[in-house]
Amino acid sequence: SETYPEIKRDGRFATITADHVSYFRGLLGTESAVIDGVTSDSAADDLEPFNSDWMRKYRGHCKLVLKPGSTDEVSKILKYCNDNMLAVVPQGGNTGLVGGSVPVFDEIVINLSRMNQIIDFDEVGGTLVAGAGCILEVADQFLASKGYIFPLDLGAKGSCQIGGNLSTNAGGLRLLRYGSLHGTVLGIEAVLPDGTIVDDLCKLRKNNTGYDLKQLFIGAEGTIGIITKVSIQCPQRSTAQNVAFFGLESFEKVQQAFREAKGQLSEILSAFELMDEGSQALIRDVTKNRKPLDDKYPFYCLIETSGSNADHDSEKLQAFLEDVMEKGIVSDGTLAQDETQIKALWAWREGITEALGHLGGVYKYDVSIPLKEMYQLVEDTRARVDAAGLLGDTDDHPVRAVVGYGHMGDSNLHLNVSTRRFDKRVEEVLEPFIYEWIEKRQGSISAEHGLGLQKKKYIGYSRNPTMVGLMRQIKTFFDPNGIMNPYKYL
Ligand code: FAD
Ligand code: 2HG
Ligand code: ZN
Repeated sequence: SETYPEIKRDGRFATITADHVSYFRGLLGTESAVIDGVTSDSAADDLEPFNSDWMRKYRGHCKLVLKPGSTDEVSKILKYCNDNMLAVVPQGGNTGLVGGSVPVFDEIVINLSRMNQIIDFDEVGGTLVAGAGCILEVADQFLASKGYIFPLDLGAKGSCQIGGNLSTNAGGLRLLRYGSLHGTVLGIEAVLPDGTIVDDLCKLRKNNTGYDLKQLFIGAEGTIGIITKVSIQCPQRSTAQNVAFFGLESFEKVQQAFREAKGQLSEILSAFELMDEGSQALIRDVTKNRKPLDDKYPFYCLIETSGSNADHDSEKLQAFLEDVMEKGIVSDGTLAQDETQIKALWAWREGITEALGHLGGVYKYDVSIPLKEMYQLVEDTRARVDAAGLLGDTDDHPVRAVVGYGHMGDSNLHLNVSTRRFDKRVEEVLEPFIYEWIEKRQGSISAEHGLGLQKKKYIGYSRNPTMVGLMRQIKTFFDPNGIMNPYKYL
């Protein structure tokens, strides 16, 4: 591949022929369910969005995209691919940030977007069953109409699918409150490469009958099977929501504010997000929007409370803000006065990824680090990039800024190195330096985005050889021919 000179195409995999295409056309029927560049030259533009990832950093060369409409069709597709040694890439909304959702060579893309039905909802228990291709925001809007909330929220909600969310074990903005998908997912239906349908679509909160196999699919990144349906426990939607945004002088003070927020806001605290000044400056440059606070601080936090009594909650948040300002922990702050301001503050936080994307290539590191040292990684990386002469305001420097933001409540930092263009010299200064830094602190090189292609070589920095060996055995057990999302982390 010209795109990845260091990766060799696995010669065991077949190349797609017109016969294969005609089998899939026969199976899926309609024109829109098969996008084919094998028998039709004019499909190149139609294939592009499935070959290129959200960041335009990773690029595949697939010639065939299949959009099954039912579990039975997924089963027949996978069985045929397995029997004919055709490699595949499961794809949801293609918003993943580690290059896992697009092919490396000519793997067939199996896109789940047609399997988007809300199948069942238990209004008393709060259990939602939906197709894996259901867009996260659509599921959440449905739940809102019933007084419930999806226990996951993230900036890509308008495009990502719940099957993709499970497959990356996405964390998002309210993990602090609702916990990980490993806890909220009650069941899944999945298809194995040999076409076997695994029906574990349990709707029970408690089910201790043997191994909990669904957990293997959560965070598997499409390497052992395709998730086709999801059953998930949804909490009651809070009737009162409040948001505060404040500025702080040091990371030490950010930690103090987090401690105070947990103590004073306890059961109503639903998000605690961190942003540094660098990330704020970039988002302002791109969006031209006014910053939430006029003065400049090294750090900003966004706090959200969700409860059932608006007056009580805003009183509590107001009292918290006054207290931390009196104690000199927080320098300045603002409270959203209405729904529009709440949305604007959240848009400011959720929009960072997109804003950075407009500036050029971004090297992203989604990491977990014990809180005390969390921001140190940004400072050490910035110093290293600067020392290498790569950081600067002018066009002859590839790196524009090294910034950090993320989910303070989960010790999850998003270190972003914003460049004018992707540049091998920058990558060499960053890697493996960042992974070694994380390993020394027993952190995780992948907090919530997964490993995909980006971190393929680096899994050993967060998992020991025994663990990686067990993962390989599990992969081989489920996918002996290795057709599921090859060339990625396993
Ligand atoms: P895709 O990108 O299509 O796929 C992701 C991986 O899952 C791939 O390996 C793919 O092969 C596999 N896959 C997809 N569907 C299936 C399936 N049905 N069965 C088996 N495998 C499948 N992530 C967070 O954790 N927290 C955030 O706050 C967050 N914010 C984001 C904000 C923005 C603006 C963007 C662009 C991304 C963000 N992400 C975040 C990244 C996140 O991983 C994805 O948005 C989301 O979880 C992926 O869903 P998707 O449907 O787009 O999956
Ligand atoms: C977020 O929290 C996402 O906004 C994306 O996980 C992080 O762009 C990133 O690095
Ligand atoms: Zn995140």
